[in-house]
Amino acid sequence: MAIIGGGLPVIGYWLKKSIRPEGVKLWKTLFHKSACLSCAWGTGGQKGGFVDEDGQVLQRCAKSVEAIASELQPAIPPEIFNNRTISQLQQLDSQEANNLGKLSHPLIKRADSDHYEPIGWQQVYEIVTQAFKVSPERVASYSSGRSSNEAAFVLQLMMRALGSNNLADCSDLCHAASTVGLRNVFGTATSMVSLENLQQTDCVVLIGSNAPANHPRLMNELINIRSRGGKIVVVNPTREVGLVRFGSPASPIKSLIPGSQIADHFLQLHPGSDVALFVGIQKAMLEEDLVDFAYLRAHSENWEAVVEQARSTSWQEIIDTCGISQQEIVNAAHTIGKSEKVVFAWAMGATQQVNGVDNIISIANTALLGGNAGKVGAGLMPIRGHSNVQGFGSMGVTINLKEQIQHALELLLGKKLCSTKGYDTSALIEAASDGKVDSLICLGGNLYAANPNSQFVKKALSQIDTIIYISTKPNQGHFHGLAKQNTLILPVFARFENPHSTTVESGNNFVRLNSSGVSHLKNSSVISEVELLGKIAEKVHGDSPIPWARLSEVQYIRELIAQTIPGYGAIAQIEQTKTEFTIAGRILTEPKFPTSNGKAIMSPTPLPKLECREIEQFDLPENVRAIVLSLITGRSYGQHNTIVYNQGDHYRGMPHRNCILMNSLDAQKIGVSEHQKVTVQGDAGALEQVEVIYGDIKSGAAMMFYPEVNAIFSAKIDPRSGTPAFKRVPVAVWTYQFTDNYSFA
Ligand SMILES: Nc1nc2c(c(=O)[nH]1)N[C@H]1C(S)=C(S)[C@@H](COP(=O)(O)OP(=O)(O)OC[C@H]3O[C@@H](n4cnc5c(=O)[nH]c(N)nc54)[C@H](O)[C@@H]3O)O[C@H]1N2
Ligand SMILES: Nc1nc2c(c(=O)[nH]1)N[C@H]1C(S)=C(S)[C@@H](COP(=O)(O)OP(=O)(O)OC[C@H]3O[C@@H](n4cnc5c(=O)[nH]c(N)nc54)[C@H](O)[C@@H]3O)O[C@H]1N2
Ligand code: SF4
Ligand SMILES: [Mo]
Repeated sequence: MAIIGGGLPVIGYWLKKSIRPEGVKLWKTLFHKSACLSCAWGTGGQKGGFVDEDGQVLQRCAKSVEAIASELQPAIPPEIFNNRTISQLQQLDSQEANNLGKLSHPLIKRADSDHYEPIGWQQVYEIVTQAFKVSPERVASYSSGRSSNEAAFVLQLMMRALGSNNLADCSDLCHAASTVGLRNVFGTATSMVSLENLQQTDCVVLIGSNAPANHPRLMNELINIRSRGGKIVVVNPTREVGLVRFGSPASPIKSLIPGSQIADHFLQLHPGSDVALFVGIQKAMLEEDLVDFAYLRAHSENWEAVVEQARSTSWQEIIDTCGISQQEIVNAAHTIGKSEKVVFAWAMGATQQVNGVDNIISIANTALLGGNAGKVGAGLMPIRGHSNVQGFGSMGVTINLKEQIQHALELLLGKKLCSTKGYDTSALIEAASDGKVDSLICLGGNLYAANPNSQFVKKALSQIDTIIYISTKPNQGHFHGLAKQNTLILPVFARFENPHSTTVESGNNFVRLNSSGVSHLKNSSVISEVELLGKIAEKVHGDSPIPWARLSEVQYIRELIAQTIPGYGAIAQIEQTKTEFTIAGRILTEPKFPTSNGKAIMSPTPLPKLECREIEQFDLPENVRAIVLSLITGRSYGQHNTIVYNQGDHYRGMPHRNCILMNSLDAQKIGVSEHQKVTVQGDAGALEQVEVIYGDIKSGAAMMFYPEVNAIFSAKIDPRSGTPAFKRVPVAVWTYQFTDNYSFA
């Protein structure tokens, strides 16, 4: 049977987990009225564990089971931290660190100790309050989008009241380019497409997304769209199996075993070349008379410059840059141009590039040329990552605060907010390295492992006096990202365990209510994030100008959110009404955009110059056969970001994590056959004994998994979004040259 994405292995995973002794707890949690912990597609909430916002049932994938199972682990036995030194803990890989269990008591690692040891909450508050008593620009936060809106709001309010704008967030490493690009063009930074709207589209252009693994429920929508006669255009250097055929467990007879075809067009471009492809599609739309000029004139500005760029860019330049033939581009343009309603959706392949913002603008330009923004069934749809990463942005956890929120916060706090630009994630690490940060509070996440150049990050973090990690489970960052003086790990409840309700926002702007729950941990000193942050805020700020003590109460926080965050008015009553809602003003079904004059503001996007590093720049040993490739770093099927759940990636045929997916032609150029071992070298280090796996990936590109691969490179940063170019890392792949009589067995 041909390999398909999804399919029976997913069912196998469900069965394996459910028949374990903890299976009952797992099922109970799956039915708990709270949003899925895993990705931002979003499911669950008040409608029930398996139901999406449109009431469709069976909307829950194996990823959510994995995430819950991980949060239901027993508490870490105390002897782990008593007996193991820091250097022993540092030996743990991602999966081993996660599998230690759940954090159940606060821990501290002091400067003069080589152990984490238990510490009482009172002492924790003393240390934390002291840490916040430095000058505000020397305090920073980092956050990951798993926590609630309420916790996110308190975090930013506490920081801004202090006078710090240093609100780094995982979105800086993720969809920041979407936020900047969309805001430039449309004045809004999130998806303009609701789930309901997506269901009415005729065509989806899916760019740089491995949705079968990372947003599995989106695949059901794609299957449904195709079964109605709609078209799917995929743009990706890697022919991911699930983007070609996907077996959906939600449709056992029609789809699960045979698999459903997904892509009508598969545009397999060079990494980093999306702008060239989209300018090519624009050019073909012009040449084939598929541009809606009436729409452009009425609803956009500066369209002439975009049209002029597409006209004047030669086909040769386009084809040379993206590596796709003119005929394929024209065919895709036909499908896009002839479809009545088109949704453009994208993920990390588009954003994690040195020209990530241009990628988004070129996608937006293409949509506008066909009149596909501000219309039912059409529009721009960034596919967000973490389950509440978008909520963090909405709550103001960003260094680019919307003016409207800024004014509302100034009114609330009775003072002007600090106007110094804060540190985003990359800037935070640079600042730490320069000794400019004294105190760092991390609400979730794994700052150490999520960033490029692991050794540099480790050293940078070691310049900070106090680091406070607020987490549910241990990760490698807790063991490698150690502060100069005190490193604290503070245990908090996962979403379904909080003693109070919370809310989160999906990538499609739907706000879900998570009911309160009970933790399986007995005799622990775990607390809720809201309670913890509220207490810290109270100790740091006292009782003015707002009653900070009340920031441990979700109802009070929601009233403040309703008062200050646009479109969030309905949150004030959500506990009473249990009515989940779509944020006002986000879904655009009319071509009137939230810009100053209601029009979309277009701008030309220069084609990238995709030169690679020269082999001589790598400082390789003598007598090696080497090739320089553009490395795509991303996720395996069995991991969630920096946390590895399973070692292999069965869909890509990669049996373990120290593999490189390569085009066989590139492997042959250095005389290497499949399963042989190579060294992969970046500008900051090398990984050795890496097994070569052949895959259907564009020649010149290769793929490896993070976080391990973050050890070997320092990424270029997109100057406009601050995002590292994780998807086009120049590496030398090499092997020793053998004597002539050596045969490759
Ligand atoms: N199971 C699981 N689910 C997850 C996550 C997880 O780690 N595991 N993480 C969550 C988070 S935070 C995020 S952000 C999302 C990430 O979801 P994705 O963005 O789907 O994940 P990535 O693995 O980063 O890979 C993106 C795809 O981009 C393609 N690509 C690489 N370079 C280019 C390029 O230049 N152009 C184009 N067009 N494509 C390119 C790659 O081949 C790959 O298929 O998933 C979320 N969901
Ligand atoms: N090379 C490379 N690097 C990348 C990427 C890539 O594609 N390539 N992708 C980037 C992307 S898109 C992202 S989003 C980042 C992810 O970066 P992060 O968001 O920083 O990392 P995660 O691995 O998601 O963080 C996992 C940890 O969060 C904590 N956690 C989980 N749930 C909760 C909760 O409810 N509350 C609290 N307080 N803590 C919790 C747990 O302790 C867990 O160990 O990585 C980025 N790094
Ligand atoms: S697609 Fe995302 S939100 Fe939906 S069940 Fe899977 S992991 Fe959860
Ligand atoms: Mo992400």
